[in-house]
Amino acid sequence: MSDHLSSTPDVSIILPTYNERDNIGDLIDAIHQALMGEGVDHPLRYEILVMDDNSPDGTADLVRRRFELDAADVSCRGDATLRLHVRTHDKGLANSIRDGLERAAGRTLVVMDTDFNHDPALIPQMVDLLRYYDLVIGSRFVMRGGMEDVARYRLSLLYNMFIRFLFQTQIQDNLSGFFAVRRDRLMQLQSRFDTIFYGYGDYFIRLLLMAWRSEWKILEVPVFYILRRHGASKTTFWPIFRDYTKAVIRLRLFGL
Ligand SMILES: Nc1nc2c(ncn2[C@@H]2O[C@H](COP(=O)(O)OP(=O)(O)O)[C@@H](O)[C@H]2O)c(=O)[nH]1
Ligand SMILES: [Mg+2]
Repeated sequence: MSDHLSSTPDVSIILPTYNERDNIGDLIDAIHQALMGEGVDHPLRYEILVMDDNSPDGTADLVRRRFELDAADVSCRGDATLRLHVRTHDKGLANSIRDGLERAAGRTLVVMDTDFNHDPALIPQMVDLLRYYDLVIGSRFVMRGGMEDVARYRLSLLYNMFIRFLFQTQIQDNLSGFFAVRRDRLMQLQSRFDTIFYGYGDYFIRLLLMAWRSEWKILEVPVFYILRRHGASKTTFWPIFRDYTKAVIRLRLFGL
């Protein structure tokens, strides 16, 4: 293996997908544009890991065809590697993110939605800030953050107030799911991953609480969520409200 191929990527970007056929290709292109397109001063060496839970809409096949993956479901373009993992066991959002984080080789790890809720243009800035912080959260609830879906923005704001009240932290957006983390720092928690990574977006509440209590240096940078481009959200209000509330009450009563 050449020196170039064996060297550690600067960044691994983990993309959990479920039925994102109409978004994932354009998102991968947008990530390439943000990280090595024209006008990028300091191109990063990076890998993209698509963690697909065997989506029935053919997300995986679209990625294979559009990016000409080889038999091992990998393709390389300049300093970027794209890897597709089709998951048939332990499905679910939190499990697929954990799987991606554990497979990733980068010194810094980024997790984001694949529907354009999260703006890939922010990745370089978030990664750069990891020089000073352990964890950088894309936050809707710091100055200039926000969300195009106003009703969801307000509900999420209220829910975050509830979380802050329960756990007495200063984290404004505990439900974001758009973050960059130093790999060495994250892996210090690896023995606790079973207690963090299960369920849906509630894994992020547990991850943040553990990071907070471990006295990580955490920064929230403003992000503005635009509406998803295509397809339907998997977040349905009442079931998620019920599941998150169970999760935070369990966390408050029994700890991490
Ligand atoms: N691998 C995997 N990804 C999922 C699953 N559920 C949702 N996702 C992905 O997680 C991200 C967030 O889901 P989304 O429907 O956008 O939720 P919302 O942003 O809360 O409306 C998207 O990239 C989804 O494709 C799942 O069960 N498995
Ligand atoms: Mg989304």
